Amino acid sequence: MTKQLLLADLANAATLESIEQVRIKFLGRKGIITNLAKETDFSKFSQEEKKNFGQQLNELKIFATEQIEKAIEHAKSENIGVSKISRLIDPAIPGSTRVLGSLHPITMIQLELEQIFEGMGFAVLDSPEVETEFNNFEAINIPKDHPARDMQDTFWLKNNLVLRTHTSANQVRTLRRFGVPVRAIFPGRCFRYESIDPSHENTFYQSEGLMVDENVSVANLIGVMKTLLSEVFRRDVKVRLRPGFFPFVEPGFELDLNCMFCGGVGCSTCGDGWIELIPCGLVHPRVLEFGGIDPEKYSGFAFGLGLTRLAMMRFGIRDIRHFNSGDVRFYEQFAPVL
Ligand code: FA5
Repeated sequence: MTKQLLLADLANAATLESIEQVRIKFLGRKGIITNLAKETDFSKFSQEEKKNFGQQLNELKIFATEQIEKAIEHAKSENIGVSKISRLIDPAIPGSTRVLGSLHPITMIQLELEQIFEGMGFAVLDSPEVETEFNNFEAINIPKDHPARDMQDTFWLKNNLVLRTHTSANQVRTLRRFGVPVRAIFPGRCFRYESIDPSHENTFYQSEGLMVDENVSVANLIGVMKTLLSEVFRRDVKVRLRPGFFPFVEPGFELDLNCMFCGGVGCSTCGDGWIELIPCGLVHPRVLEFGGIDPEKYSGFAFGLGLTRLAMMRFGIRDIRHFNSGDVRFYEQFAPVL
């Protein structure tokens, strides 16, 4: 009975102080076990009974002492554990951050562009990266031996297919497939055998835009370009529009963006202070004919936006080579931090 009482008390005693209370309760000067001897009338006990009582009392004391020591050891180790942990945790150390993966900056700008053009009623089309020579060149008025082919020196496949040099390669396919009226953009990857520098890559992104309907004019083209630039940059940006030659537009223009790194004075990114960004123009009648559209009745505009260069200007990336570098330190700058 006394043993059970002692064990129950020890089970409830978690601290050294409360164990000491249990010790006093059982083994102290007036403790339950100490009192057992004092309160017993030995006069009626035989010699044998006295000996037995004395033995049992001793065993009880030893049992109680052992149990109390065990409880003290246990409480000490628990307390040591707590202080060890509290020494390991330093709330002043800055927490570790987790970096999430993110979209590639070109994908970010592409999605934004798609949203802007969808808002103006344009469809977003996928288009092949491997093209026929016809679509990439002939169908847009660049016949064999035309000097314009030299401007887009490229990678040929053995079966006379070509890694497309520009998204314009999808113009005639789109006209043939959808007819008129048509309003679409087709963003995608292009390839050129190119000497690489801060603004030229051999693998880069463009987005073609094409709108063909009755009475489409240069005014429509300029209106769309203005909306595009104000939505992408959300502030006034300086541009210049100058005549440009492309066999698949007439008239043709070059829309250049004032370099945001040097403010137009010239730097290693832009060269002369301007970034060639969006060549454009009215679709050449021959291209409409190739697409099965009557050029007497319909007109349209097309543009070939340099998507990679737009991402450079938008995110402040001075060298185009970062995009395909595979350097995680570059990509991490676009990742949200948790
Ligand atoms: C063309 O590719 C024409 N197809 C654009 C066009 C479409 C004109 C429709 C008229 C009507 P260009 O070669 O200039 O044009 O390329 C267009 C844009 O793509 C350039 O202004 C530039 O922003 C980007 N670009 C061209 N070559 C590279 C390159 N090597 N690296 C990065 N961006 C490039």
